[in-house]
Amino acid sequence: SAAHAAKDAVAGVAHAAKDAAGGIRIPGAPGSEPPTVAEPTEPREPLPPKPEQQAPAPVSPTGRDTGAPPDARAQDGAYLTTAQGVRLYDTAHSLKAGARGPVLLQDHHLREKIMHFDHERIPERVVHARGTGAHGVFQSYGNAAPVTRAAFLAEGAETRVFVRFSTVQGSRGSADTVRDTRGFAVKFYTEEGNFDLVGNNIPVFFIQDAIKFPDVVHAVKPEPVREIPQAQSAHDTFWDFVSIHTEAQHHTMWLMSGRGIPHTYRTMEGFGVNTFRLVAHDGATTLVKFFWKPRLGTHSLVWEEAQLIAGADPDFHRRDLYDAIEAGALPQWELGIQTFPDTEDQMFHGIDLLDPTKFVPEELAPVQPVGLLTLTGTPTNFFAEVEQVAFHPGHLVPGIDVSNDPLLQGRLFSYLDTQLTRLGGPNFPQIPVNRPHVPVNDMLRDGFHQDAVHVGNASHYKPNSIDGGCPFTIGADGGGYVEVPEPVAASVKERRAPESFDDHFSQARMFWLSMTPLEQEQIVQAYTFELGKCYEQAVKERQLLALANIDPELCRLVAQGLGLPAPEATIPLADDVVVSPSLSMIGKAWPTDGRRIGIVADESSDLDGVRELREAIDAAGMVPLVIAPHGGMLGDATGAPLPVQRTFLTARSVELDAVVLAGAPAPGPDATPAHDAKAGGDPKTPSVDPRVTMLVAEAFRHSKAVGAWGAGSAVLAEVGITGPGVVTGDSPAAVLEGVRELLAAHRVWERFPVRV
Ligand code: HDD
Repeated sequence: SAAHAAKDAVAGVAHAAKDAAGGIRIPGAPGSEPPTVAEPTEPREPLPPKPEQQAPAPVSPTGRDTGAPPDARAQDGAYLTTAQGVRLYDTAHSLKAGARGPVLLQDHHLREKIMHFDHERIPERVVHARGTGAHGVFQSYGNAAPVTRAAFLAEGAETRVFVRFSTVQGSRGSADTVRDTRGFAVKFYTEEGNFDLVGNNIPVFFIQDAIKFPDVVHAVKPEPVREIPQAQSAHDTFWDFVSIHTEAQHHTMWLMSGRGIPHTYRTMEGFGVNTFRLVAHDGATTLVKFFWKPRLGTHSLVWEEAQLIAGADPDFHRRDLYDAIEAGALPQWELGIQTFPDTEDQMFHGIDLLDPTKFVPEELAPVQPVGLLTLTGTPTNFFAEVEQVAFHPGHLVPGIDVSNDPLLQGRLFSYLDTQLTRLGGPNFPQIPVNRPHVPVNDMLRDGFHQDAVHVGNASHYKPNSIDGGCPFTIGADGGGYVEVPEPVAASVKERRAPESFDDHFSQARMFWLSMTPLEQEQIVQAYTFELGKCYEQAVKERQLLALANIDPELCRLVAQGLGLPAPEATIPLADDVVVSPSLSMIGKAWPTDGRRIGIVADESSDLDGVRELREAIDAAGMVPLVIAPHGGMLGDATGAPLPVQRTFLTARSVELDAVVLAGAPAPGPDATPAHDAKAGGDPKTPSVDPRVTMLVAEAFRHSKAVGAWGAGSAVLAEVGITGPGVVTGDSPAAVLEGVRELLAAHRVWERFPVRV
């Protein structure tokens, strides 16, 4: 009977309470003892976030202070509670009918814990799923004030920002260094509301009309039958699409260049891509394109390096960004603008400013710096900020308006729409990272995840008399957003692009001809690799035809690599192409801040020299990493131990920008500087540890600076590393000087074979 069962259950609990071998414990129950699970520390409040990591201060959607402290988290108090705030005494055992019995449905804590866990994931972004973000500040130079009324571009304005970098194709857990376009999205929390600049690291796009976005994304994403390949464009459906749809050829050319494999996010250029319109205080308009210029220069990985990193450290770009910010090497970009007269035809030097597959070379319209972006803080919580941030090119402020670029027009629809599914309803602007830093007084009400407690009976419709007509609207003079009264020509309703959109090849040709021979070689290799991964012969042949229409030499080299005949061009090649040297990433000198230099040493090394080198690297704003046979310390015996950052096992050349071998007694049968006797090597073998040989050989192959002093030079000779970019000297200081000079150029370019 029920009464009987209840009696048994009570007996069961009593039995469990008495079970000293570890069962359910009820503090205070007769015969019970304190909980068996000992906590590692005394109860305490959660640690507060670091000040620079705080989320934007919560401002309620009605503009009222929520009353919550700025760092309010669902983690207050020293004790674990349920979501209802009830303290818990055990979170490791379900409530059971006896220690060996079935679990009871009445266990609210179990139900709540599992229910919440079951729903922890939200849909990843349909594109740009893999990303990383950071907080920062934007300081305006004020020189854009004559052309725009935007307050954040006024003299002396300082604006908080949140930035998210991303790849496009891969899933949320895919590798950072795949060949792909990168997203560069910036949310400015301006005093006039949020402005989002949602750009990429390539200034042109695959398509001219947003209606084709699903096509290009379906083509590049994993093929549907086997859902492979992940985060790769090297497959048939992508090349099938771009070879037929030749307006994608220009973007594809950028993707095959070093731009498709950025070195780090800190050294990546950003572009607003679409043409926007600036509006001055007097209403005058100017067309504009936006740029982000990295202070450390624009640099790329080499392909083999990118592939190795994808395995060795799939979080490479994310880690690099966060390490730099946490080390105080704050990443910086200048915001630049190219401005064009807002003429009726919206053309500039024959380039259609409404065609997003075209860009304007800097030689024709210089990029004028108008402000400085500095990233200052990593997220407090990745999900809350990076995952839940919602960008939208339609988030505009007074002084910035859109153009009729058909790609931008479609984007204006897509972003709000996608957030509905991704963030589960229409109230995502209330998520802390999305909240403006100004009062909000909208008439949007209710809906899923409504956080605001709106007041008043008549504040949600207009016109009203009951609420005295509140809230009021206001014109441009009071900071209202007023669209530019652009005349729209009387026209017919039709599905058609202007004829100026028909040229698909001349700018791809310009890009190709603007590259140095070395960059051209990298492009050839990338096309050959990607097409070499395709199975369909017709796809390869069609893409070769597209290349023939860009440049016969490019086509010939790729065809040679594929073992196919090079077709003839089917269109006349543009012979009046403007070459744009500013597109090349080679031949310039850049600051070396944050560059990582590995120092290979062991117990027998010149540890004073290593110490001196570490300090000098650090003082120069770069990052020294001591690589040794074992972790912990080097030189314990000498009384001045040196901390080891990487071991021969954990170090891989791809995370370094340069490698230096420490000086030591000359290599002999029992002691070479990099000899790993203590880590298990055979002390009788005179050779260098094979992991060190690989480290140096890889760094050399990827055209990185390699250095050594004293006996370290003998090791380089032993492993056959000589030639340009190998710096040997008598002292660590001399070696560092040479290495630093090489790092300013990013790589030892002379070492690359120009044609293979
Ligand atoms: Fe887009 C995300 C950039 C064309 C539709 N896009 C997204 C992100 C960036 C861009 C950086 C990630 C934002 C974040 O970090 O959360 N997109 C661009 C650029 C484009 C572009 C520079 C060309 C100029 N996008 C484009 C078109 C469409 C979309 C033509 C649709 C018609 N984009 C989206 C989206 C996404 C998105 C589906 C996915 C996740 C999201 O919006 O929030 O709405």
